[in-house]
Amino acid sequence: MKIESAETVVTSPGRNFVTLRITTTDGVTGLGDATLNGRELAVDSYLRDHVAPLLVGRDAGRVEDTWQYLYRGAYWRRGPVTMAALAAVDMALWDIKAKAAGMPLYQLLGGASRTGALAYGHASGRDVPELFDSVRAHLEAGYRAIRIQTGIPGLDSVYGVAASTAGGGQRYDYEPARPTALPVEEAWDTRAYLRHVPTVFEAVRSEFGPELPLLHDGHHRMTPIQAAKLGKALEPYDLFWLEDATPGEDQAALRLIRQHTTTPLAIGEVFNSAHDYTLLLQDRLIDYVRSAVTHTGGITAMKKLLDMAGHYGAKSGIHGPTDISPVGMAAALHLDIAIHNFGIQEYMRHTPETLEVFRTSYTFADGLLHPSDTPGLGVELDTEAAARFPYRAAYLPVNRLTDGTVHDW
Ligand code: EZ4
Ligand code: CO
Repeated sequence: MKIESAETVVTSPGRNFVTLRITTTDGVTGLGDATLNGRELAVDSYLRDHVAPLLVGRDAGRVEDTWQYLYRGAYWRRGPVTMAALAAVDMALWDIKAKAAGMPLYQLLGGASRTGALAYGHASGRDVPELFDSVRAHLEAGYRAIRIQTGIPGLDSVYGVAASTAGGGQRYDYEPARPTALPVEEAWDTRAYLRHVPTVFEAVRSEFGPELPLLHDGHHRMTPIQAAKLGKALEPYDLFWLEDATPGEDQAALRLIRQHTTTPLAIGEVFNSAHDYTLLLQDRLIDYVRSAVTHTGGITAMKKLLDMAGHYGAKSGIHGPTDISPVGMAAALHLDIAIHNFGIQEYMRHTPETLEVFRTSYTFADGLLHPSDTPGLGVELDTEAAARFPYRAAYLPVNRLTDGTVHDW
């Protein structure tokens, strides 16, 4: 079975997605997610101009060999654009292999290690009462683990906080990428954040009790000593994890945080290679690996990374925001079901428009996700629907401190 064509589909059903579709000479199609939020067309070009011409005529069954050929053969390794493109090829080839085998992908990854993957959703509120409504809406929708983000007194708009609780506060109506000519600029004050967050967790624990797993995303904004302080302050509230406490490229920062707190640490959504984790895992500085399948070279690379994490006692927490397409989400779910050291899966529902373009078969019940037993990844792309939603340039926000200094967003 040879690769006959490899095409990209760029569509924007409310937000942008880049999808690779590979078709074989036997007429089997495979899909891969190549969405890099705010930089979508760079990956689209990388795939169309530099990868698709190399794929045509190759044996579609040689997944590992194709991965190595594109990774080593480019000479220029790693980086978010390259690794998202590679991820899309890898997902599409696994989709084809599993469809040809007549099996759901997780069977080819070793079969099921569990009946479902624990998911967490994003509750948020501009203030605590609004946050409580959002937590309740998530519980009613079946979530059994919840991320908590709130507004900060004195700041206008804060990462992760939906502008309204429309839709019962359950749907993730906070969409950070905006279709403006220039990125939106937000104001940030870490000291105000550090004063406020422990009071929010105190309120949530008194309202909802000790059992509910609670998560929080620091979104790269603290210095190591600030993160250490927050980790300590949050210990009484028993977090499932504190995510991205510091910017990811400063790996030694995690050692300082670790020396001061037993709050579990998660990092990696902006990483794109297993090599980004070597120090963090070997020195046991983190508890959860946050890479997205879409941004870290696909299923082949993620399986190796997560196996390495397991060796050092760390678990998976695969990135699953709405800028990961349903194809990337399905790829994550097959890994979640198959690997031994599964931790948790981030899951926000996609919009109805997105689900018109991507026909999914995965299910969510009693707090658990399942990829379904449809052969392959279990997602189909409706190209006619996709064509109704043309690409619109959109940017992630830029953060500035209150004195105007550019800060991590
Ligand atoms: O800001 O995916 O944990 N989730 C996150 C996300 C990221 C977006 C960036 O595109 O941090 O909301
Ligand atoms: Co995050």
